Amino acid sequence: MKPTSDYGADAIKVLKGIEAVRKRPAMYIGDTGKRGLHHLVFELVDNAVDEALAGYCTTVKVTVNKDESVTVEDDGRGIPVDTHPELGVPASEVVFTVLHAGGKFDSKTYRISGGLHGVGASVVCALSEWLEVEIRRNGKVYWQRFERGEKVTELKVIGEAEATGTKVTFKPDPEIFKITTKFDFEVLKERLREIAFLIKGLKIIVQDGRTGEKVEYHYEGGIKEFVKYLDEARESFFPEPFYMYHIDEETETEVEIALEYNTSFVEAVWTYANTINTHEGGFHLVGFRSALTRVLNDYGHRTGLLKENESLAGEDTREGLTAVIHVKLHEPQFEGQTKTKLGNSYVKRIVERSFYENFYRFLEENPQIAQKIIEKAKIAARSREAARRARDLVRRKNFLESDSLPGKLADCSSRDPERSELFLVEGESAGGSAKQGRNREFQAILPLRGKILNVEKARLDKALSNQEIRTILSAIGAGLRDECDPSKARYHKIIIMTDADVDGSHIRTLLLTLFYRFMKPLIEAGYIYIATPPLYRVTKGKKEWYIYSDEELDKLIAEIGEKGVTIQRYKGLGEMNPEQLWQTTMNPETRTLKKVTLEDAAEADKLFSILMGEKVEPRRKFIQENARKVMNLDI
Ligand code: 28G
Repeated sequence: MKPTSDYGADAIKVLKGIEAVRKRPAMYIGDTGKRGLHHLVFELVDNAVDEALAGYCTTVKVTVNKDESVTVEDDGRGIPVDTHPELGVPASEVVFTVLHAGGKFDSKTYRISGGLHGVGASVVCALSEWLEVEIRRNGKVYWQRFERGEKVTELKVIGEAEATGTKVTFKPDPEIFKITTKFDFEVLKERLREIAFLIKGLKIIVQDGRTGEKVEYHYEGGIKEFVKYLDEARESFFPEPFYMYHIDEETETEVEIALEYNTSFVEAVWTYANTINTHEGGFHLVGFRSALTRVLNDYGHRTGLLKENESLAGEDTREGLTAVIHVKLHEPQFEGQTKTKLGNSYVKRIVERSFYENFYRFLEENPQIAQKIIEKAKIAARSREAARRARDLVRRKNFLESDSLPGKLADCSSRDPERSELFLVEGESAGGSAKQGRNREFQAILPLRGKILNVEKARLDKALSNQEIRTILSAIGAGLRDECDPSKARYHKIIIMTDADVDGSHIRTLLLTLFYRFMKPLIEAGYIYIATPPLYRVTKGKKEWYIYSDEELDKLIAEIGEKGVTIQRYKGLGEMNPEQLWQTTMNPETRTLKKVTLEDAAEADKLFSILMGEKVEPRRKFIQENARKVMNLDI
């Protein structure tokens, strides 16, 4: 028999655990900014999702309350409340107070371990000013309250209930989340919609008590509907996406794949493991790619669509492909720089085999679609040749010319990429002011003439024959697509500086599309920025103010009055003299830069396809519904 536990010692351990979390919160939730704040919600949602994956929960409700607390509620079994044999307190209390409690659930379910996920409810509890849990189980309603991780009441019965489930309300602690404790409803909605797509049939209700907004995500078609959603702005040539499900009996690994081809040239393959977006790919992606290349070559040769001496390379088979791959497995290993690369190597074989078989059958059953896919891939193979020639040209140019840099570039003298900044400036005249105003020691200027090519609609070979794009590529020097390597970038700050008008915003979007499609690693490395030039210059007597938004202007006028005030509205960067441009927009001491991030890559992908793609209707609809979002495009 086990010796009875020393409750006193256990209590000390619990306090030590809470103290550790509160002392180094970033170790448990990544950071204590906006991201970490939202992570608290997702941590609880993950627990509800585990309960759904175990087959006991159908609905999850997430509500942001007026006081910026959040309620997460599920209709699962309810956290067990029976006394923990060693700790002598209810199991639910253990879940909220003991670090890493829960850990592994019943072996039938998938608990996300490693990385940032699965640290559990105790971390949320420790980082909350207060947290209250309500459990429906055994015909009763139980309730308990915690403050900053410590219980302030015992678990008590407060009523009766037939239904079962768990409801948690928590208020993030402002002592921990010093930057912000305000929830961004868009961030919550995006991730919760993604989860709803990934878990077929799960209903997720999201409510904003501050505005009254309420949305419900519920997809009986799961990732098949996800693919349709991602391709809303693209012209698919599948009447319905291909879909497959496979379970490997031996390892209990589940594979789900949905895909379709569209008329664009963009590859949009999104991979997930246990609902986590594996940005960096991993063995599921490797298995999928290898099977896709093989299946199209085999089918093409078998049917004569490909000649014997003709073969498709992997990248040829992925132009215009939109796919979602979701694997569920026990003990996933997350590797890579951002811990988003699936490292379980056995998954490759399982995905490869099952996808090959299922997709081969699909091609045989849909010969007309199969023919279109092969034709498209053949064109891609031909243009790959053309692109290779164009790329060689860019490379050779870099190699031959002694300093290899485009003539329009006013480079900086520093050769240290970490210190160096490149300003991509709209227009020759603003480019001129920027050249005069800059600190030439570490700031380089590349003026851009007019609009750059929309790479969303153009194939690689065409993009590479575009002078403006070649100039940008060779100035940065990091390479493109699969070869893009941030460690080769000549600048670690690449700053887009455009006018604050419609044209400027269009050019900015074109540049972001270029970076997103051709140099995504630079965005991921955090090298892409957007300058914020002022909208107004206000003067009163000898005093002057630079103003960056209309709200700011209203505020200032309210403060200083209207009398004797002159307001100059800047229509473009060109209206500022070099000194003003330096002071307001370029001087590291006084400027504001917005870093471009990829919080939600699938969402960004869809956004670019809507804004820059072929179909007009989705764009019109989107701009009408999201006028503000277009302006803040993922920044
Ligand atoms: C509302 C906020 C987020 C949850 C459950 C259900 C169970 C559970 C949660 O168990 C781990 C396993 C058994 C002790 C499991 C209920 C088995 C049987 C559960 C949630 C440790 C905790 N009955 N629902 N945890 N137990 N929902 N939603 O957190 O041994 S957490």
